[in-house]
Amino acid sequence: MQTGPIEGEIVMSGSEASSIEINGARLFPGALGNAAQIAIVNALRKVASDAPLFHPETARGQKMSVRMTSAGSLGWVSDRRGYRYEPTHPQGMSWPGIPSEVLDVWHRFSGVDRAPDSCLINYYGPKARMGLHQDRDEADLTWPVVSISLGDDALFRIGGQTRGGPTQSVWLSSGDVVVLAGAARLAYHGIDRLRPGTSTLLPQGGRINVTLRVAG
Ligand SMILES: O=C(O)CCC(=O)C(=O)O
Repeated sequence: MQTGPIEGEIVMSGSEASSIEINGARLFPGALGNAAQIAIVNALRKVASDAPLFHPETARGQKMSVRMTSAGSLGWVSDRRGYRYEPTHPQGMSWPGIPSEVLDVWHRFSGVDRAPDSCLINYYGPKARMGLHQDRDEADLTWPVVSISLGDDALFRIGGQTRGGPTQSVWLSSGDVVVLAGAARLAYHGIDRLRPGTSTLLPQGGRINVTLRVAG
């Protein structure tokens, strides 16, 4: 069921400009067409068959609601030892290479020449969410983060660089791309909830989010 606008929410129609700013981040609604989305999902399936999705836990031992895996020379992991990048999957294998279809999105939207070395793949089931956080495990926090949404709509919330400050929310749909750069690079952001059944891209439903970073 779709609810009305919530406080701070930006409601967009598909006919609006090709990008909008939300608390300093740049959102490109519908940046990827259906064929591009399908090609990326197929490439990600191969990544997940070589480096299976796992359920990370926080340093406090709580299971995250998303499942994740990575591609690239560095993958993001979290366990009792905390958040960090590692050159290998928790099961020991190297992370697969970043698919070219995903790299293309980085080159189109990141605004930088350097290639990413980390591609985090998050799978959200219907009830999964991601709490507000900053991305600050990378060696150099000036490189942008490029995020791709695939599958069901998700309510993305973004604030400033201080926890507890005002936030804005926007529904992200399949094919949307968000770039966190400049002042927004360290903005607190997260996913409050999914709107299950809003996309037919993933036969099993849910949502995939891909984030590309220069981590090392
Ligand atoms: O799922 C999303 O759109 C956001 C993912 C995210 O915040 C992250 O991977 O750091």
